[in-house]
Amino acid sequence: MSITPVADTFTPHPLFTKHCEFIAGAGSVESLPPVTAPEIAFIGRSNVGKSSLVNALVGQKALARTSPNPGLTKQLNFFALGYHLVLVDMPGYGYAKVSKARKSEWDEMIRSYLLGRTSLKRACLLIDARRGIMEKDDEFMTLLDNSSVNYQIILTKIDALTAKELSVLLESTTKSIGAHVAAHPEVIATSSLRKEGIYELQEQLIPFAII
Ligand SMILES: Nc1nc2c(ncn2[C@@H]2O[C@H](COP(=O)(O)OP(=O)(O)O)[C@@H](O)[C@H]2O)c(=O)[nH]1
Ligand SMILES: [Mg+2]
Repeated sequence: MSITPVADTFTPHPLFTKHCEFIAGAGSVESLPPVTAPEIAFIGRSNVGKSSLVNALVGQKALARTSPNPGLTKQLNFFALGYHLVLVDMPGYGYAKVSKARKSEWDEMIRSYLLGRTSLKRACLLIDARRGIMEKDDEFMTLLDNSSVNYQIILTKIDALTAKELSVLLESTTKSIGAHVAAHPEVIATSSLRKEGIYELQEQLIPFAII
């Protein structure tokens, strides 16, 4: 696969050019930080590209730690764009190589954050474009539906697809979210690598920010 370099022409939404900083990491429900701004959560399978997307959104290469080894993010990491918006990089689900006990601890933390945090305005549920919606994703979507958590499907790594493959995937994904009541009807296709879809996602998130 040939890798196209990041476009020099990408112009972010002004809100996302503001200084973004790590404010807290929470390894348990008890250690969640106090609310300082509306929150947007990034969830999805391990290795789907959550940390890379957070970095691409705020234009910082190494704010959220990214890794080719799945399962590295073991806590909820909170990144603040001043008092405007907080981006929450969540631990991935569906990672097999940890103990059952540890896994259920994470699941519990993820669930209680998503279901109980009143400052959470939207969950961005990331789907690897090379795989599409998998069983574990669908289960998670149903959990969000049943708990009335407002979420939006974000395809990641679209640089790995041809234009034709992407249009087929967009169509099938849009169709399958029809059955999910809490899913935003619009699917956003992104590549953090090539900065594709990043401005579109920024635009989706702006209405939740305190300006
Ligand atoms: N080709 C491609 N690879 C990506 C993209 N975003 C992330 N990756 C790679 O996917 C792997 C996992 O990314 P990471 O952001 O750490 O995923 P996370 O576990 O969901 O936080 C890393 O090797 C990234 O370089 C993308 O847009 N395109
Ligand atoms: Mg990560």
